[in-house]
Amino acid sequence: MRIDESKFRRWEIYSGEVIRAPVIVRIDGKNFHRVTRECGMKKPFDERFHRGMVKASEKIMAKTGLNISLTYTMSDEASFLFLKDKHLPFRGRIEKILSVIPSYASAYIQNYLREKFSYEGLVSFDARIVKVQSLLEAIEYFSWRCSEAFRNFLNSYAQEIIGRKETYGLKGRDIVEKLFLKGFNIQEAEEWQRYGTIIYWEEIEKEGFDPITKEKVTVRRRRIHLASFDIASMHGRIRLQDILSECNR
Ligand SMILES: Nc1nc2c(ncn2[C@@H]2O[C@H](COP(=O)(O)OP(=O)(O)OP(=O)(O)O)[C@@H](O)[C@H]2O)c(=O)[nH]1
Ligand SMILES: [Mg+2]
Repeated sequence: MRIDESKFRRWEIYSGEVIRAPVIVRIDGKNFHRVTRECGMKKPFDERFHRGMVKASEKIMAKTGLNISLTYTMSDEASFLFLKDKHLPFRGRIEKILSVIPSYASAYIQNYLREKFSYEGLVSFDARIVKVQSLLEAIEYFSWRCSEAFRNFLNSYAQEIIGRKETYGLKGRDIVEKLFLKGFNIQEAEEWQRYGTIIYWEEIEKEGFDPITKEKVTVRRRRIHLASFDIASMHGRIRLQDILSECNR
């Protein structure tokens, strides 16, 4: 019997769905409330976990051949920005992008949690596309995720220090004040806890030596850089815009 392969290909009805840049792909750990509890992570923030999410992002940016301009990570999520069409993998095929990126993250975090927390359960990440139309919208998006990180930071410390019931219905400013009265000054908390971490490429100039001409030469190299700051503030948006303009060159 002759097998009509093209028929089966036609059944793959979503394989032609593509996306154009600029685009953000956000991944989020599935059921990490349970995973972090079973790992016995520090509450509300465990530096080893955040470091793992940063390292996973770095690996995805530097070791997979994906051309990601910038990543932002907080809690159990990471957002990857593809600035230009030529950066998009798999010719922009959504099925591929949304399966390969969270697979890399799951593989890395799986190993990391096994090594650092002796965790033997299975982890997974979901993924979604966030379509932005411009650099400015990308900044708006990252500023929103950063304000979510800050809200989460305030609420989780409030629940730990003030108490779940006592925090209910309180505004951000009241929480800051109550925390201060209890001896916790939020300004003294680590910036990655308040704002998450941005991972991006930075171009540096290095002195080299040309063995043929035997002359000193300056070569441009890319390296990964990390930063934690309030993207939602005016200064933060400007700083992010500067970083993205460099990536966009
Ligand atoms: N102890 C601890 N828990 C953390 C840390 N970072 C994230 N988490 C946990 O991870 C959860 C992430 O939030 P969500 O993504 O909304 O919750 P989830 O359980 O992953 O649920 P789904 O994403 O819907 O599957 C938080 O609610 C915390 O319980 C950390 O540094 N320490
Ligand atoms: Mg989650």
